[in-house]
Amino acid sequence: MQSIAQIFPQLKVPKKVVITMHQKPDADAMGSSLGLYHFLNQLNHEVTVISPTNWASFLSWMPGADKVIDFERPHLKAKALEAITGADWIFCLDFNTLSRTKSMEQPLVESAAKRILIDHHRQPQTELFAYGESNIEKSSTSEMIYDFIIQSGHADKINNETAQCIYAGVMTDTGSFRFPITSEAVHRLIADLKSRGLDHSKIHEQLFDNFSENRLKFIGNVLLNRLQVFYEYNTALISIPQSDLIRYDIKTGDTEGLVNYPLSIEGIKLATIIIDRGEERKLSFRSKGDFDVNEFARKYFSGGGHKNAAGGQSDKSLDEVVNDFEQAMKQNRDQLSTYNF
Ligand SMILES: [Mn+2]
Repeated sequence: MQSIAQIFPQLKVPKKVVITMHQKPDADAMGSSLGLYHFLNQLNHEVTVISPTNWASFLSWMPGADKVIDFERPHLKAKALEAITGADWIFCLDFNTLSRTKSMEQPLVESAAKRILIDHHRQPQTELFAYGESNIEKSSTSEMIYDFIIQSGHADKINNETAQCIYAGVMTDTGSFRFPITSEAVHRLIADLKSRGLDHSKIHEQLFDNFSENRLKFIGNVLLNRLQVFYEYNTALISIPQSDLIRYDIKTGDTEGLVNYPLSIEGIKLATIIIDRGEERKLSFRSKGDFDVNEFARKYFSGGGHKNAAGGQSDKSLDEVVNDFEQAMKQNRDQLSTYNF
């Protein structure tokens, strides 16, 4: 994989570009993709944004979201495949291994396009990409898109659309600027977006004050009935049966951020949520301090991510996954029972 700077001179020549992201995109995946989309459009590239799956409705306000193709919608698939096959460049944002695009993996592998990686997760499959940047020190892929625009010499192309998308990704991936990854550079980036006229509180409202009554009652039920705390391990676990999802009519995105609630309990170092999605059990992990959930997710639950935020999955039943989790927790007793910052 060559440095991303290698493509800067080529940006001037209009190309057929596909931008894609990980399945079930979050605000960073969608924000970085649409931020890049608005930038490349101004340079007269022909840009198609494709998501491997659907996304949460609280992302639909993003400028350009109405143009994003959901690869799983049958009537849009042909168009998506045509764009992937005919592309000169395929930007892969906020993921670093093609399996994160589910059924899009094969078309991405088969396309003759040059694949370009921009991502901040651990252990990238760099051999899959012609160009790219992978940097775990970055708060978000959206921050990296900002850097990409600035470093390629196009600061003047950061318009309001681009700024809104970038802000949404940086803000959510930093936990509203509270995670340790929130560097001085992040605050400078935000200051720059503000100086360009960004209305940040509007974006907060769109992302956080846009849910259904059902979702709030669902959260109440989860915290009351589905939370277990293992104090001797400084660990908390939420496990959600599929029946809860059906009862409260839970949609894509409604469970996002739930894993953070247990972390607000004093002394909790590892928070985990296991959701029975029917076809599989999805796990999310959050940690504080030195406990590395990327390693934990890779070792026990076919997943990965960042040091303090990661995901995983399992084909076993919910009860079995809960049991697996408890075993894994016990195996990590030494690390979990001592609380270090
Ligand atoms: Mn991200």
